[in-house]
Amino acid sequence: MKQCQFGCIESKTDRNRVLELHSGTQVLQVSLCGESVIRLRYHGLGRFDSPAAAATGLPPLLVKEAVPLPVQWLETPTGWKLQGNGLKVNITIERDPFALTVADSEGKVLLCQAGAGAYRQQGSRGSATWRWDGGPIVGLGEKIGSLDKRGKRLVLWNTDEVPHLPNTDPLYQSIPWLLSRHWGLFVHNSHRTKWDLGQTQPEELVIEADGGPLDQWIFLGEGPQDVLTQWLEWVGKMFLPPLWALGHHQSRYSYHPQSRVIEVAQTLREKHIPCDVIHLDIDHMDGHRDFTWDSREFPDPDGMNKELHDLGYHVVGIVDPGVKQDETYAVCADGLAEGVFCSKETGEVFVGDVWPGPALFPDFACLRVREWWGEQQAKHLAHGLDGIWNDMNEPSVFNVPGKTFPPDVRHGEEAELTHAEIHNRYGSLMSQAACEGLQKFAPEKRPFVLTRAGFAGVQRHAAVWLGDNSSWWCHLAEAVSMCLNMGLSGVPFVGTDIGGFLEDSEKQLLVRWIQLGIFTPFCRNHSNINTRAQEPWAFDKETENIYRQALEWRYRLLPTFYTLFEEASRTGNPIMRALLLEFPDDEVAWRINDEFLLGKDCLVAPVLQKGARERLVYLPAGTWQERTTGKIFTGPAHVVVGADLAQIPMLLREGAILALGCGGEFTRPELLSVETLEVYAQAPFEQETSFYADAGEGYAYQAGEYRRLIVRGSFDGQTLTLKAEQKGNWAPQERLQVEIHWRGTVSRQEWVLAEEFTDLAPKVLLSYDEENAGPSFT
Ligand code: MIG
Repeated sequence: MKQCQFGCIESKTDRNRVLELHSGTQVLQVSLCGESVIRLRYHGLGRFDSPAAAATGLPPLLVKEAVPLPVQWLETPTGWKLQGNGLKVNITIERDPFALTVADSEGKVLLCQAGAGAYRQQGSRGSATWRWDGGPIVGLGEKIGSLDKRGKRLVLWNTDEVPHLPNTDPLYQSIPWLLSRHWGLFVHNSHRTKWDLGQTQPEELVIEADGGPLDQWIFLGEGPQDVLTQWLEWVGKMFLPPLWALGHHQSRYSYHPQSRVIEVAQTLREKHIPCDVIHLDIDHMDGHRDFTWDSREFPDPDGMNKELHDLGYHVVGIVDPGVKQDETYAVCADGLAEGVFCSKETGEVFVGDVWPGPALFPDFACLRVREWWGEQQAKHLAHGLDGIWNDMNEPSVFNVPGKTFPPDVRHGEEAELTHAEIHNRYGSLMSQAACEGLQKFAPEKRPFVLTRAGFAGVQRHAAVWLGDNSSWWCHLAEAVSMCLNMGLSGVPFVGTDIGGFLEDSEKQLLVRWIQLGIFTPFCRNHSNINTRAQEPWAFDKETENIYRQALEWRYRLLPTFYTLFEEASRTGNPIMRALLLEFPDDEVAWRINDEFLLGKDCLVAPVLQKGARERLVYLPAGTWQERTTGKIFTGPAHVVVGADLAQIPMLLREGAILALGCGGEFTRPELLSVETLEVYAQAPFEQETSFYADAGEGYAYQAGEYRRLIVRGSFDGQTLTLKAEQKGNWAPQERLQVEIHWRGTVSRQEWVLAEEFTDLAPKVLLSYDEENAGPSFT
């Protein structure tokens, strides 16, 4: 096959604010879509009219329309250079041989490409080669291994693969996004892509797509947080979930019959183990038929769900994309009549083998089909289900090469789309259909959808769990870096199967997993059929007690968690945050895969090794206080902290303010009231932070029914001043306990806020007297 390279630029046009460079049949379009957003579209055959772009029913991946900025390209003796007022980028292009350099406003080169190999086209396959500043690179969604992906070669192609071994790649989620210190690179292309991140050539990044134009978006910024937020303006952010979704979820493949479901729910309550959600896996269905109930095992789903609701639970049911091929089954018959299923090139409906046996797969690339699927969700709502769990949507197919649809499956109203192009988006599109169905048929509620497969922007419609891990210690460790990497790829609402899915869990592993799990935004215990039970009480009293204690802590932390969820919905900033986001100048922080921050000042170092009773912790710059012992450490440093079985090492930076509520066995809006503010004053600080609360359900918050408690704190080493202010109309915070954590001592005071709010006067709360080595109230 002939290979074209982008040798020298033979001609150039400057049209509609887009600079278009030609080399033979190849075209590169360069434009600016924001003052620090560069778009580079390459196609070796000069075609940008991809079927996906033209398909009417396929939702655009981007939530904003790309409108190129008016910029001036200046001729230089050897090429062109970008000039523009207020731009935060510098771009220079050389004509012969072709070269392109992206630099920041100060001229520091961040990415460049040079020579004939910068762009190649071979058949339908295009590739781009970049040199980068050499710094660490994270991203690409669900990937096993360290956060820093340099030196790896990874593939994006959603795949159902078990077990997950250190070299397993790809997995269920594909997100074509790389994030570095000052730049991010998004490739808007849903075909299978390969990413050589300096594996073949240490300084080279080679991105190859099986089809379609290489539509590259480069975002430049101050730091990774800013870069991530800019990208999410384009692919969209997570929405604020219902409060109950932040609670603890209990699941198993499968709880059945319905009496067993009730028994699990009651046991949790009897044992006072906080829990909000029960999941129903595939055995609740009639022969694995979606949206049905097994009449023998679940004779009264409405009654069961009502009983669960009365106990304070919400119920989530699994839905797979494969609709059983059975014309006596209404969903199948109706789907066939409506023509909603994917077909092959020949026009015949595609049949794949999954749980129900031969099955048909809705074509979620069509608007009409998403709406039809949305209507099916109403059946679940009518029986009292509250949320939908989408599995097998890579899409996964049994007993076929490639474990997915064959390449001749078509999508789209006119069958104009190939599976190759839709494959990576199938899971996200399915979740979108479910989410929009829930929104339509329960408009007063916030939707909850959980998905296994997804693509860039999946967070707009669903939370994600990372699929079938195993009850192995190494997978507990993987859970940290994988969740962090999902956050860095735009998906904050993420978690893993607590205790491990495949294989038998063991008590110490379960304890350490829930101690991590209470900090993962999605917190669900789930395990496979035929494995040892791993409910919190499945081992012994000690395990059960520690498990309960960990969850009590999450439920007390709900005001803090909910605030972080709300922040994530506005900025995309992860809830469970990689250290590198808060300490981007700290090289070591980029290498930390086994610790994270809850928000910005609260460092969590979960125990990830069997038998460990202490942990080595890296602390970035700052003065850190260990929460339980009050011990002070000064970073940057590696320190060892104690970690008895019941202990989760947590260290708070000076100025950290944690908001704790009263806790409870299941979420209610009252759990968002701040009962205690823990203020960490081991060193001088200036801090402004806020705590967000609302009804935890519905949309009244969008009309002002929320409360944001803003706390400003400063400590000069002597005097600590706290001021509070609040915004919004929802249940004002009237009083709370303030706990000042000094060096190893804690002082408490009640703070009646109501008065403070009338005058907003600063309140001198406590002063610290070095001589008496203790605080006194003024
Ligand atoms: O092929 O529904 O990842 O969570 O329990 C297994 C049964 C199908 C895979 C999911 C898992 C779920 C299981 N499913």
